[in-house]
Parts: sequence; structure tokens; C-alpha cells
Amino acid sequence: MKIESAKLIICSPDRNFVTLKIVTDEGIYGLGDATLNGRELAVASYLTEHVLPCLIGRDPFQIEDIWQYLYRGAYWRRGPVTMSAIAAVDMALWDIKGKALNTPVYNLLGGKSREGVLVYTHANGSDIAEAVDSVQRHAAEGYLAVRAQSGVPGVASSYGVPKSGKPYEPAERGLPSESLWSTEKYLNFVPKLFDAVRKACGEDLHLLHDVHHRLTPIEAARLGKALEPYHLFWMEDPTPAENQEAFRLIREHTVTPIATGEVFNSFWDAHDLIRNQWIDYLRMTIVHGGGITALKKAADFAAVYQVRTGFHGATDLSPVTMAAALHFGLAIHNFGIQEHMPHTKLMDEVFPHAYSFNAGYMYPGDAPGLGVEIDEALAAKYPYQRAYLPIARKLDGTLTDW
Ligand code: CS2
Ligand code: MG
Repeated sequence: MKIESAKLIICSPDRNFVTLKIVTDEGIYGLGDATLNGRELAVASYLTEHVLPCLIGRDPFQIEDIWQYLYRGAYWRRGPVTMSAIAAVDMALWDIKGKALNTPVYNLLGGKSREGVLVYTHANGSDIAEAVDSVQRHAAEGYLAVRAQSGVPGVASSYGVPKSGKPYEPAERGLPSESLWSTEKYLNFVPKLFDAVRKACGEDLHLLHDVHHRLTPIEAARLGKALEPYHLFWMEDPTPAENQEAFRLIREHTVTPIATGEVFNSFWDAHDLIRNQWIDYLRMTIVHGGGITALKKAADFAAVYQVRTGFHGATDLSPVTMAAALHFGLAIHNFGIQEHMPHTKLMDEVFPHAYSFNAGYMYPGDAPGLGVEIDEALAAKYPYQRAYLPIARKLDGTLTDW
């Protein structure tokens, strides 16, 4: 079998997606997600101009060699654009292999290690009452784990809280919006949120919270300590992780579990965090981390230090990545939890898939390969529109992490 052609399908059904389709000379094709929220066309260009010409004629079964060829052969290392491009190729090749061998990808990763993939979803509200109601609604839908985010009194707009009644979608068409942020108000507020959620929802529901890179290490330590009475499943992205050593300080002050890594694109971004057990869950995911091949290596290293996976799964990761993450999460031993921010009805129509949700768990299905398709005719009706993630500034105007 040889790779005969490869193309990108760039579309925007409610939000932008970049999808790679690799077709073999035997008619079998594979799909890969290449979506990098706010920088989509950078990855599209990297693939079209520099990667796809090198794939034609290669054996699609040589997944490891092609990964190494694209990683080492570029000479320049790492970065979200490069690794998202490599990830798209990698996902498509695993999809092809599963289809050619007539087996779901999880069987190529060691087979089932569990029956279903535990997932968590997003609950949010403009204030505590709305946020508690949202958590209760998602728990009633069957979720066993729910992330809670809320507006912060005195702060005009907070991460994770939609401006309208629609599901939260951070990317905005047109130029980046700017919002103001107050860490002080946030730190005084969040414990009250979780006190109210625990009182309303009881002790058994897994609760998660995304700090979204906004605190200094000592502020994150303070928050972790303040949240201990509410025994969160995790506190996510407590501080920017370029300085992995910063997590040592947080760890010394709190037993609230820590998750980070959704902005990572290489195992090296997490090397010290894992080997020092400064985190409990690795959020690095398949589309931005270099694909299934790369994440298998990272997850196996993490397993040695009892660090589990907690892959990113927001709507800006396409259903192709969700499918790949579910196969991965079903198979590996040190799986922790999978984020499930459900895509919209239109997105699901553009990307028909075999995966499903039931009673707090998701199942990749047993279709050969990844079990996800793309309706190219429908996708063509929704052309790409430039969009950006928001920018955040502190109350004094200092630019800060969104
Ligand atoms: C968030 C994401 O889901 C999460 O944990 O951090 O919504 C993130 O803000 C977006 O994926 C950025 O594109
Ligand atoms: Mg996050």
C-alpha cells in the first residue's frame, strides 16, 4: 500500500477546523485533525507547503518512521504549529492502519484496558447560583465529573463563561477582544464557588476547575490550599508552565491535585513536571502534542511516575481528535479522565462519528480505524473565517494570560 494523495479540508461549521485526508492507492483513507485555535492557517501552510509533498509514495504502515522523518527531518524542533501538523499526519496513518487491518485503533494500542472512558464536561454561570445550577444540570445528564467556572464579581468577563446563552466557544471572529482581569477578586471568590457547589451537589461528584494559567506560583498554592476542603479532582493550569520548577512551590503547599499541559506540544514541556511528580494529570493532547505516536511515548513515561492522562478536549479540538483520544484513553493503563466539551449539532453533522456518551463515560465504538468521517460537501458550505482567542489585561492595563 502507498500514499497516493493528501489534502486539507478547511471549514468553519460554528468554528474553524483544519482536517487532513490522506488517501492510499488501495482506496483506504485516513483523517487527521490539524486545528490550532487562532492560528489555523499556519498549520495548513506548514502541511501543504512542507509536509504533504514528502508523503506521496510512502508506505502508510510505517507510522513510526514517518513520524521521525517529519520530526527530525525538519531540523527545527517542536512548537505548536509543527507538532499539530505532525499530529494530523500521525492520526491519519493510525486511521488508515486500523481500516486496513479492519480493527479499531484501540486494538492497535494494546486493546481495551477498561470498558469506557471517564469524561468530564463544562459547567459555568455568570454567578455562583447559575454555576451551581449548571453543575447540577450536567450531573443530571449523567456526568460523574464536572468542571465548574463562574463569573467573578467585579470582573467584567471571566475565562470559561460564555457571553451569551450558547455553549462556551472562546474563539471570536474578527480581531481579538480584550477583557479585564483581577486575580485578587478571583482568589477571594473561587472558594465560595466550590463551597456552594459541594453543598448543592454532595461529596461524590468529581469537581474540576481551570485556573487557565492566571496565577503566580504562590497565588496558586494559596488557591490549592483554600480548595482542599472541597477535594477537587484537579486544579488545572494553576500557573504558566514554561517554568516547570514553579510547580514545586505549589506542590509544597497543597494536596489539591494538579493538571497541566494542554498548551504543551512536546514531551520535554512536561519532563520535569512528570519525573518530579509535580503534577498528577498530563493534559497534553493528540492534536497539539504530535499525534498518537508521540502521546504514547509521553503517557508511558508518565506511567512510571504514576502521572495519569487528562487530555484536553475542548470544542476547538475536532471530532477527529476526540475519536483518537477515546481510542487512546480506552487502551492505555494510566488513563485518568478525558475532557468532553460536546461539539455543536452542526459540527457533529460535518464529522459523523462512531463515538458515544452514556452515563458519564464515552466509548470510541468498534468501527475500523478512528471511526470518524468528514462530510466534505457539507463542510464546503462553511468556509474558514479568521478568528482569535481573547486577550486579557489586568485592571491596570498590564497584559496577562487569558
Ligand atoms: C480550556 C480550553 O478546555 C479547557 O481546559 O483551557 O477551552 C482552552 O481555553 C481552549 O481550548 C483554547 O483554544
Ligand atoms: Mg484548560
